[in-house]
Amino acid sequence: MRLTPEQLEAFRDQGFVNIGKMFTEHELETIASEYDRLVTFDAQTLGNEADGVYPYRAMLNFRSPALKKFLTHPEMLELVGQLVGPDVRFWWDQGINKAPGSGSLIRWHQDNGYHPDGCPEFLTTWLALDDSDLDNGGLQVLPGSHRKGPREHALETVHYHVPDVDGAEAIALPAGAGETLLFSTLLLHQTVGNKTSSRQRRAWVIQYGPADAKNFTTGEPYDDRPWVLKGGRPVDPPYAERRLQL
Ligand SMILES: O=C(O)CCC(=O)C(=O)O
Repeated sequence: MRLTPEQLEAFRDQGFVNIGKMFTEHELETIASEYDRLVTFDAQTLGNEADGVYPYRAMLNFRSPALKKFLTHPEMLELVGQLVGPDVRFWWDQGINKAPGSGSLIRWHQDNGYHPDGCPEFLTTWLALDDSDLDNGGLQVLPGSHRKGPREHALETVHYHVPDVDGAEAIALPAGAGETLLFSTLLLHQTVGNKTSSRQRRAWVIQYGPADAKNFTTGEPYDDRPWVLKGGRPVDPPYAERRLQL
């Protein structure tokens, strides 16, 4: 999917953009059905017991050939090429379903914060499988915060967060079912609890990074992440020089 000049400008200036529907209804049905098979209370949950837990699962693509295909979907690779460059590796994917009644927050953070050794900015795509808003656990963002660079994060249980965020300028970032949000991994964002009793909020997050990215502390390349674009051409099936150890 090719971003318009306005979408590109919004992404660079604000750090996020809603690009609407990238996948067909049939593709979205396939994604939702595989997602529902994998992202369940029985498989894994996050959040705290007091506020209510919610289903989470990392690397859905490892467990579903059908979902793996979407990592190199032509529409996806077109926009990844436009935003990340001609040489790109798939970085990470995860399913998060802020289930009805789960009040657990995912507090303010940058996705780069999950790499405490430091790494370059990369790209998060956030596919809403349901309408998402502040009632059912949707996103809040701090527009333009990506331009101020990486922030110090603290680790609490499994989540990194920035403890001293002034949220006064925060806005809601809603998405309709089937829409994809793009954001910089330096954008400060959080997701609130789900106050509803019946509206789940499923999201499939897929991330991509520049192929030559290196760990800022060790200098090691991220060559355990599979190539998806090389010289602007799709690498399908994706491959990595080393196996990723989860
Ligand atoms: O989908 C969510 O609830 C949280 C997403 C998020 O913060 C992330 O992927 O970094």
